[in-house]
Amino acid sequence: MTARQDVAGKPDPMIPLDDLIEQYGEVPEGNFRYCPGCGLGMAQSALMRAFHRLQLDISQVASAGGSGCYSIMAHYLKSSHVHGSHGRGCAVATGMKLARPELTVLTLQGDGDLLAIGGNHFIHAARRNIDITAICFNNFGFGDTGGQFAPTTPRGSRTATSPQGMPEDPFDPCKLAIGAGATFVARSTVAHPVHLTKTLAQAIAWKGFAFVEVLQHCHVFWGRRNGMPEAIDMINFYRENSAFNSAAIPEEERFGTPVYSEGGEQDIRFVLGVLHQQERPEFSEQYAKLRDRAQAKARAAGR
Ligand SMILES: Cc1ncc(C[n+]2csc(CCOP(=O)(O)OP(=O)(O)O)c2C)c(N)n1
Ligand code: SF4
Repeated sequence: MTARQDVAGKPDPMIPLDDLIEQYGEVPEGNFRYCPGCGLGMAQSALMRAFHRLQLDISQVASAGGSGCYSIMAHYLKSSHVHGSHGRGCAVATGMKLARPELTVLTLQGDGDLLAIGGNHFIHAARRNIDITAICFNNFGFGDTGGQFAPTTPRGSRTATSPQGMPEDPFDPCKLAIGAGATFVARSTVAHPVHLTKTLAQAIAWKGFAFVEVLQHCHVFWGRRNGMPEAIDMINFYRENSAFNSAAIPEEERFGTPVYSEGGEQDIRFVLGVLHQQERPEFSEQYAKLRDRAQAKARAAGR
């Protein structure tokens, strides 16, 4: 299929979902495995729209991830994917990028996968500034295993393992990514689909380690326990508690550690947009230069 274009010859942002799926997606046999209304379907739609916006050849896109509800997404995309063990997406993607630097390499990971068990791989991939786009589907907990708390669970909110309210403060994943050395860091939500599409496209086009936090609801496990049992409740929650980044928002207010209590004290504001950009040498290019130098030396020495 040829890429659908608008009247000015640019990728058509209104491309119907059926056409997007034909170009980038796979329709599974039987039922979809996301729960009805899950934010992952909305996130996937934005990701396919980002591919379309960049006119990517899907055969040149590869991703890696671990295990979780989010990992089903790889089955619904035509791109190549490696299911690594839980949390190892960044390590697997690093190998992919070094072996095949011409590919567009992504990690698709849940907040539990990327920031709990996979936290170490994440910070070191960010430090190296390898050209990978790490996409974190943050649903405030471990969805696939029944809604246990994760390092992103808002303090005070109820989960399967914090029925009286989470006593710990969460990470701000974007602040963590910046601290670790990511050179492009952004946040969006599934309740802002156009913004999410543009943000994902910007991140994928970035040369270096790009991190996008996608706030994506799990109404089934987090929402239901916190007074938001329907998907629409959580979409409204993101809309009501988000602000777009601007010069008017002081640097320190762009990040936060949400506190949530149904009907009680709340301190939640998600600042959306590009939160950090910095030029720095990219690792796979540095690595290739070193390899070429070592090979030239070996040839000169007759080895
Ligand atoms: C080494 C290892 N530990 C634990 C698990 C069990 N496990 C499977 S999915 C999952 C939770 C994933 O949560 P998250 O990454 O946030 O993704 P979500 O399901 O919320 O999309 C866990 C703990 C596993 N598969 N492997
Ligand atoms: S358990 Fe939550 S994250 Fe997993 S598919 Fe269902 S709604 Fe989505």
